Amino acid sequence: MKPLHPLEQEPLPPIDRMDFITVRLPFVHAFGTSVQTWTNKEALLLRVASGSEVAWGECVADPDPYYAYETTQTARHIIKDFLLPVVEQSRTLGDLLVAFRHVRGHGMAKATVENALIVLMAQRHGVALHTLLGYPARKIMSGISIGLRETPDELLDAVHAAVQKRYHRVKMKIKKGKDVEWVARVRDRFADVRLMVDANGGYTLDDTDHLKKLDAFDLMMIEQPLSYSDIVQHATLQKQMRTPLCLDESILTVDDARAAIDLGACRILNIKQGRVGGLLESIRMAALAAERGIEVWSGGMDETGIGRALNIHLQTAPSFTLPGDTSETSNYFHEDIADPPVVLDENGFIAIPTGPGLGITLDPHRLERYTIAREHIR
Ligand code: OSB
Ligand code: MG
Repeated sequence: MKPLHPLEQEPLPPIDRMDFITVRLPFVHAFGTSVQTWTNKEALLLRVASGSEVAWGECVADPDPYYAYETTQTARHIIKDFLLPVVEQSRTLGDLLVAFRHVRGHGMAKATVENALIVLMAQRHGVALHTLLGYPARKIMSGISIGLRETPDELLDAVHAAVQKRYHRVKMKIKKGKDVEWVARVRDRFADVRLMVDANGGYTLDDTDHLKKLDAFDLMMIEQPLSYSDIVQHATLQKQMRTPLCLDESILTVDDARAAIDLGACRILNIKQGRVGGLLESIRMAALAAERGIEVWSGGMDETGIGRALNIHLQTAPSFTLPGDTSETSNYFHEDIADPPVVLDENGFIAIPTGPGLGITLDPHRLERYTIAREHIR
């Protein structure tokens, strides 16, 4: 049996009303990866009202199945038809999570519900989310994920801007044809930047000799070089490379993480709370990794201010020892639906928003402006 988090004994708060709200926010820059280029962020939001409190959960699924099999529409279906009925029958958060295990997969849908309820619990207690989770406030390290660019010069400009801002590490997306030479250009100009690459599964073991060239650039890690569903071949590749591999897409559960660690498929894990099914599963996965000498960081899904704040609170957990994909709001959006925006201090750190729950408020006008669909659930 997995160890319980003390929060699992807590009774679930009473819920008066739930709604889905879908928002679509244009990105400042198209976000290019080896699998898809996204020009805007479309997010399914779950709004939960309890007495005078309103809490929000952001589903990290995209409208398409190009990063993960879940989409905003599959999440809507799973939440409405399978997860919310269970909420009504569960007394504690622990009961709820046990019942959720009956639904196979769909971690992004589960995370949306679990996260909204935990944030609601924090608000009802009048405490910050990280406090409810049991972690003292600490400044969070920053990291930026730079999408594919048209030319190496454009990439160098983006890295330069990130270095000026004092990001603690820079991640660049790579794909076949935009890899070794592009990394060489960046390393040549920025000898000291903590640099990593993310391939989003764009290579196969046939590319091993090519990938091994990346060992020359003192990269912190190579994220998900091989297939989104593979663990074993990553172990084969890791044995032949000096640079640590980091898994993202392949790790959907704590069991996946254990398998990857046992097989030596990676030395680092990207924990995206949505992908792995919520805050508590993320905390369990981070603790398992720490026990096994594997470092973890919090991934991102280009979230709005809701999901971004949640990721910041999660990173107060002690096992999150590496800078994650948490960058400034202005890196993604001209304007966001939540206040305050995420900003870096002069040393590149991010402060935890203060106040109950996530410590953010939604601006009703901006929320209205970017809403493309609404559904009253009950
Ligand atoms: O692979 O980590 C990824 C964004 C969308 C889908 C997949 C990924 C990403 C990012 C951006 O790299 C992370 C962020 O800045 O939120
Ligand atoms: Mg990734």
